[in-house]
Amino acid sequence: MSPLASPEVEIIESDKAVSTELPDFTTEEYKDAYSRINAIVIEGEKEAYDNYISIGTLIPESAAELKKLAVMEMKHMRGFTACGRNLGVSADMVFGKKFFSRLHGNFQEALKEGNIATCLFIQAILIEAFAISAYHVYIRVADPFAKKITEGVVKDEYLHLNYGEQWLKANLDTCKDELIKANKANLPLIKSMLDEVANDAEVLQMDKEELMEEFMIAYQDSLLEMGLDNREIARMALAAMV
Ligand code: PL3
Ligand code: FE2
Ligand code: FE2
Repeated sequence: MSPLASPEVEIIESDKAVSTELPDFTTEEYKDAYSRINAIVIEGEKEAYDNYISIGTLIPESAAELKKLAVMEMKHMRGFTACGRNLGVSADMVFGKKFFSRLHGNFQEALKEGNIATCLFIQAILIEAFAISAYHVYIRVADPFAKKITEGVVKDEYLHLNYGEQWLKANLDTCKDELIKANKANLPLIKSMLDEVANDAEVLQMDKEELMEEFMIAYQDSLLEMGLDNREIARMALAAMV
């Protein structure tokens, strides 16, 4: 009998078929992982609100539009808070805050220096691409209540990503060097945040490889939309491998 036809292989294959079912949302293991993932998302949405309001102070002529984006983030935060409540989970907000602290620090620094391109790149490209990829993967394995909320949220996140892309595209000539620098400093943070959340995400049946793939698609599409060429995009993506 060839090894490929052995019964063990068949068992593995049937396990795979089982894993397309939704997880049990009521187990302690699920709720424990959800208490951290839920906190990350709530904190991320809250900081996104603050960040768009802050960016509005750097681009006063766009402050009203940025306020609209910020208000959407507040709505997202409330939606995800309801998702946790619906499952009887209380979010570990200390963990959530710590999860974002390095990225938050870099954003605050750029804000203080008045570096608009860096602020927009961190919030509207990196964080939004991270959110879009995570939400896409989550929608496939979420409980029905959270699925509906997340589907509404992800549509807004594309608007936010698009806002960042358009501003950076219009200003690419003057901000390319700043962009490359911001990418070098912050893309590795996104990678380590992904590493950090991978175990809990796995409990929610969210696959790490899939998360990385979805992120790279959203990230690379954004850079292309901004007007960077393939070589520049490859170079920027490689900054994650440090
Ligand atoms: C700004 O619009 C959004 C900022 C939130 C970023 C959160 C990224 C989440 C990564 C962890 C996996 C979450 C799965 C989704 C669960 C609700
Ligand atoms: Fe959001
Ligand atoms: Fe957003």
